[in-house]
Amino acid sequence: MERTLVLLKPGVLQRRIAGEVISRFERKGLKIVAFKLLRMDRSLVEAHYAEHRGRDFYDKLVEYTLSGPVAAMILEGEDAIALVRRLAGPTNLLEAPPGTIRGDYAAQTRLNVVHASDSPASAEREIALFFRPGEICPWEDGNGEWF
Ligand code: 3AN
Repeated sequence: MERTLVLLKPGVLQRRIAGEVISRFERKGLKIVAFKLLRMDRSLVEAHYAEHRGRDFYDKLVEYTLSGPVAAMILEGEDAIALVRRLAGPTNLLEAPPGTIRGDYAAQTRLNVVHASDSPASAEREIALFFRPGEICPWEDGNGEWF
């Protein structure tokens, strides 16, 4: 079982599409085991995007990430890291096919709706940036009964 960090970027709440985006992960069978809304501060944004420092899009990416609330969540499931990346779709807007989150909702590559960890090492690092161990709530599926 794997865990991955997903961020719904600023703009998702403004567009009132958080539920639609989260639904895609739930319908695929992924479990939400941690969730919070937050305004990221500059040091958290810089730590999160450290690998992109110096790239031409970096400053605008930081400003955008600071521009509004972000929903952070940990999703759990088999091959969760690769699965969430597939549901999100490619980074480049023109390559993101319809049916993926970015293919369906992104209008610019820089504002591409979701962040999703790209490897087990990134997932571990990013989960620790956003959540303390006590904020993670693992749960078991029931026996099929509804409650
Ligand atoms: P991903 O989010 O698909 O892992 P990264 O990690 O390469 O992609 O890039 C992080 C973020 O930086 C992207 N989600 C996007 O917002 C922005 N970004 C990446 N490449 C570009 C680009 N060529 N032009 C503008 N923004 C970009």
